[in-house]
Amino acid sequence: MNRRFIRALLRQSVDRTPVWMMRQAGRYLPEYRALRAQTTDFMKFCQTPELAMQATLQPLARFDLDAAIIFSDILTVPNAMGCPVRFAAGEGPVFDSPVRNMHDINSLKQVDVVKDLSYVMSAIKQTRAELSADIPLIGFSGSPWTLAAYMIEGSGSKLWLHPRTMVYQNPKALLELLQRLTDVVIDYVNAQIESGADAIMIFDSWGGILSYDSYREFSLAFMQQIADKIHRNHDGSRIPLVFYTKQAMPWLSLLADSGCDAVGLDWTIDMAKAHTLIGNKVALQGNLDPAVLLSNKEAIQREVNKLLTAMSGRDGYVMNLGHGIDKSTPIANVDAMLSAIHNFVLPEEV
Ligand code: 1CP
Repeated sequence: MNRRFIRALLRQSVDRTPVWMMRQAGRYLPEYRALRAQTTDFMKFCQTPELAMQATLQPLARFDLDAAIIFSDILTVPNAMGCPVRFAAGEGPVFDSPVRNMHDINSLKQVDVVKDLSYVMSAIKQTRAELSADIPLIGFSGSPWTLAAYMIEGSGSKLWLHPRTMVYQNPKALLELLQRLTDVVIDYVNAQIESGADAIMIFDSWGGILSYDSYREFSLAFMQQIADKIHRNHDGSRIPLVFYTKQAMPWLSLLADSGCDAVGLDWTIDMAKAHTLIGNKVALQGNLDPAVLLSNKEAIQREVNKLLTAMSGRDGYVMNLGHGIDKSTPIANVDAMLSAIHNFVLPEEV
């Protein structure tokens, strides 16, 4: 296996900076749009291992990337817990029965991940068998807080007032929901590792909406449980764990001490400052602004060079975007980014 990505996450030396892109399989790819057109229902698409496998492999066929991420969604977990999600066209995820109190929480189903989320495990097994042995496969889950935010709000949101209010109005119920989610996420991630995932990423996309203290109690504490309880070795290999909290600047040193191997950073963070704060405790992943890929070759080259210069000499860096690639991204700009990364030479060495 090309261990560049795994090695960087474990802060071991690499021959060149590894790269992959958050949401690398998705709507900016014409071949994804064609595959997706076969199924109207997005959850059905995720639940069909053959389609999930094909979507996972598409970006690898087109680009020289150092990792694949299994095609799925974080909302498979609430769905399995008896909180059904549907994706209305152009609307994003919708939960028709949001979870708002202890009664709703007590009505959730006990999940047997191997059975109830078997389609994800099948997709991982099939993809691992099909994927070049050179390329590591990333498994993932939403963080308990981010999953709870969707279940409580009932959809995506800008303000997330329902989950943010619950922090103060009914913390006991919220903590109960978070613990139930954590128990499922631990089993889910372990089953993904058993099925062949080579690394794990936890997406805490909405951790940054919490107050400073609430983040520790309602998001980080549960991610720490995940770090403590998931399998970190499988078949003699270390399985690196990446925590991504969007807007994590206030909590960077706490994240570095949380038990993960690497921290994913969004584009608002100064990587040099992150490096100073975190030192060599954990690896860093990120943080090119996805909007750079909507601009032009010169800007892309400049921003890639800036980032790689800031990270040069650091074992433990994985190049990535600071959040998902936008669906309007031109393919030529992805090519420009990758060639800028692959051809990068430190300015003083030119
Ligand atoms: O019709 C479609 O094709 C729907 C678009 C889409 C896609 C391509 C959704 C709906 N999910 C996905 C795939 C997906 N989602 C992947 C695998 C693809 C890859 O990475 O290559 C992954 C890792 C996710 C994870 C995900 N889903 C997150 C965490 C990462 C992040 O972007 O912050 C979140 C928050 C979601 C929820 C979700 N699923 C889909 C949408 C449109 C959303 C966001 C809704 C919102 O804004 O709240």
